[in-house]
Amino acid sequence: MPSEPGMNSSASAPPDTAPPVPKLLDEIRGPTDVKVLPADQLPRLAAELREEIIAATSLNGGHVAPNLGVVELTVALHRVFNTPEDQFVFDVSHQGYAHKLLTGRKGDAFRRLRHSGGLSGFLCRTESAHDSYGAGHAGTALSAALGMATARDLRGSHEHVVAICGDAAFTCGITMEALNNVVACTKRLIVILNDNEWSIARNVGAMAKYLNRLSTSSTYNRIHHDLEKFFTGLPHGPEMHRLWLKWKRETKDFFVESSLFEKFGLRYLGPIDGHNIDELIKNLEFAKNSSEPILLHVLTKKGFGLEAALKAPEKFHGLGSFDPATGESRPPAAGTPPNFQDVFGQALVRFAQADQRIVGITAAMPSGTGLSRLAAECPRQFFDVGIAEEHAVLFAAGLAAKGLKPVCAIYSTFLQRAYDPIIHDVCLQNLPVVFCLDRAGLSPNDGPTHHGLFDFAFLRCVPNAVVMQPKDEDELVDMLHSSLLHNGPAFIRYPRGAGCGVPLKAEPSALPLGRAELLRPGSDLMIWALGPMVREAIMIAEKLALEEGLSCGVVNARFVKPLDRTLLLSQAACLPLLVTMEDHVLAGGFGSAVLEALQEADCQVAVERIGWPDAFVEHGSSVEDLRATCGLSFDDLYRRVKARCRQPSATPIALDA
Ligand SMILES: Cc1ncc(C[n+]2csc(CCOP(=O)(O)OP(=O)(O)O)c2C)c(N)n1
Repeated sequence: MPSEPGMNSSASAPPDTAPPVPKLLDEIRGPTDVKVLPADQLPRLAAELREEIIAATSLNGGHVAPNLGVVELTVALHRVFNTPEDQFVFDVSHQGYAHKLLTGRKGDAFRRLRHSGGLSGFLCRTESAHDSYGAGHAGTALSAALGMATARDLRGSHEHVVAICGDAAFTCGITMEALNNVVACTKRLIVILNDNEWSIARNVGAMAKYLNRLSTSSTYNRIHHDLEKFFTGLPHGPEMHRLWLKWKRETKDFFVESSLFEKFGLRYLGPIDGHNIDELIKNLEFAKNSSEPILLHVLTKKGFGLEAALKAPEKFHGLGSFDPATGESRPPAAGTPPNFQDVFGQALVRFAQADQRIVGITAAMPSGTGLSRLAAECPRQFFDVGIAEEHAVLFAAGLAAKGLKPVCAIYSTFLQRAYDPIIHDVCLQNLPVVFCLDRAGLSPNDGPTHHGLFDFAFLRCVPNAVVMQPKDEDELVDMLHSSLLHNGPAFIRYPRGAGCGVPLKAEPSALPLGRAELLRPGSDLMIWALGPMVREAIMIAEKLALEEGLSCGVVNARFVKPLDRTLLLSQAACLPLLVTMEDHVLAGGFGSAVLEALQEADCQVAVERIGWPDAFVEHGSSVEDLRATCGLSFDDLYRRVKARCRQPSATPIALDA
């Protein structure tokens, strides 16, 4: 069992005293045990859950602040409802740690959360029957819960469905689309709006302002509370209460303004103190017995129970290991090169200062994408649109149509949500929008919801798209510069984390679009690689030369579209073997683009394609661990390329690996 740095002193008994008090959590084997605890023990259970969350995340990292904020809410949910019959649908599901602990997932698997052999950091249908729905992307809970509630109604069963959504989920278009449909589909749905005022950064936009007004407007709350009490207190209370609601609707808020949610047909309850278990239980019981859809507005504090997280909710949204006493994160090892996103953020500021037409757009990820630098240095050229990737791309299209040069910085995985505007708005109209796709490749601790492994495939089939990946951070700056010079859509993908440590040129170079870079000539085989695989390709080439006496060349392909067909076909004409290497799924990726080009030119060279398989890659401790699991470690790759070289060139040429 790993040590527990920073656990509250009360959690570990000093020497020479009585044996430690047994933990309530040790006795909780499942949600049934939560229901039989005396009510006055529930705050102690919440405190123990918090200790466990802090202990595990301080060792391994994770979504600390969102989880600490919902501990009481989760205890109350399990006190009132019966999972797995009743179903909780957590939005993003990064706040499910207490739920995991209460549903039998304790011990080493929890302590290794987000690491190889440990639990997923998100909810996962394959991990537990209590996880009725998996997620990792924001804004999906309300739609999915509505679907589940509707299926229940159609089936005629009686379980409860509860959607637990953060306030920032209400900046997502999908959440609003679902809200628009609730009353048309069901009479029984419980929506919990977990309002902590934060997305990852502070929540933005009119909805955030509205929720703030709703939770702080004492007049609104007092009038509603008083009228509610008055009507339910009358003889025939429930009937009178229904009449009041009807009258309120029919007078169109003339006398008492109703909340936005009531306008969508949901009954609004709140705001409720999200750290008061009694109050939560009372309101959840009420919601459970209601015969109309209900929205429970719960106010929580992100990071509640950990001073450092309360003070810095953005940093503690999600982070690596940390010291819980000081909140200090472990610093990167000395000499770690700057991150790709930091280099990108700095370069964008430089370009934006020189050209005021350049603007940066983020969908609620200013720090993760590196755009917070632009926000600080050029605030008029920076836009955070909330968790609204689809809107971000359409908004960029509009800006570009009026002569601006928008740069949309969106993680590869989240850009999936904006596919239609990429095709219909940006590429069809050939508008000059630059897309910077961070986290292309693996996001190891997060897992399959966050890996960025599909973008080449979904982008390279779109006309007018220029799609590229730099081999290092200096080339990233060149690509950003070249894309800003290009009068059409351009997509640059790059991985999470540290760059290669190459020096950055004082002035960027304009790269000819669609031209690859020959890094090393070869006469036995040629490896065409992209991004981080370029370095691997060079290492393979060096080892093949040293150990096998083979002449292996390496090309930094740079562009998946347009592909450098001239160089490719000239090499294919005189070499027996081409190898492609990409940090992307094989299906539809770079290797597929190479095969298509060869087939179109009727060129029969043997091709070995290396990339990720047609399977969702799990979470794990590191990229290296996951590569090894999938047979893609450096040694695996070397063995594969060497074995392929040994196949006699007279064998029929296989166009696929
Ligand atoms: C589509 C999508 N875009 C961006 C993200 C990154 N992201 C993860 S959590 C989060 C903020 C969520 O805020 P909220 O819904 O209020 O929940 P909280 O973390 O405050 O509990 C964001 C932007 C995501 N998961 N999915």
